[in-house]
Amino acid sequence: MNSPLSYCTIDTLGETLTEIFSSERVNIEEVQTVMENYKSSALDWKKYAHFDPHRYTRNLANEGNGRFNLIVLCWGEGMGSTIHSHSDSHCFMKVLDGSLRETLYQWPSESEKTKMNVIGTTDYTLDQVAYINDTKGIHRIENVSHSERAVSLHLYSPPIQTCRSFDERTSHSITCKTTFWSKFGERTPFSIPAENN
Ligand code: CSS
Ligand code: FE2
Repeated sequence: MNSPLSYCTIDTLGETLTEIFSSERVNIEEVQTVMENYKSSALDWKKYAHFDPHRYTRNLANEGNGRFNLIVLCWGEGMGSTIHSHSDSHCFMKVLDGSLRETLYQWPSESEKTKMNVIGTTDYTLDQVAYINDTKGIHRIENVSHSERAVSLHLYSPPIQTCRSFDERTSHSITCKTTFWSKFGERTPFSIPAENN
């Protein structure tokens, strides 16, 4: 077993996770512990942290041999995600800066056209790691602070290309494609989406 000091940068964390995910079986507690053992240092992750004035950004840091994505998300003051699912993937979220609120919702039943039910709300602060998958429900993540930005590190395994976004008032959902603001520290070139996508 490596000592926690081995996990000192996002890049070495990525290497450790690549080893862990080379096995078919994912031990959720082990991954959570490894992510907790990485101690946030802005000097380390700032190369991946790019903010946009209008929405939160997703910045790819590691592709983990195709088994997972490690992504740095940058949340301006008051920014939040939609209510969304995770495409049958594991989702780990570690707070690198500021704090983030998770609101967990029940999956709406197929026939429902009503307001979605909240299961609970949890606030996560520096270095804490949250875990969700579709069996636990669906969630919204928000930086509720109006004075502080927030940064988080997300691990999705397998990588997520699409998710479903839900309307809180009607439970109606649509499929959304995920995009990256940057990859490995470089701004993703703009592309015109192909038709029918
Ligand atoms: N799933 C959202 C962030 S909350 S886990 C995303 O990847 O954009
Ligand atoms: Fe999520």
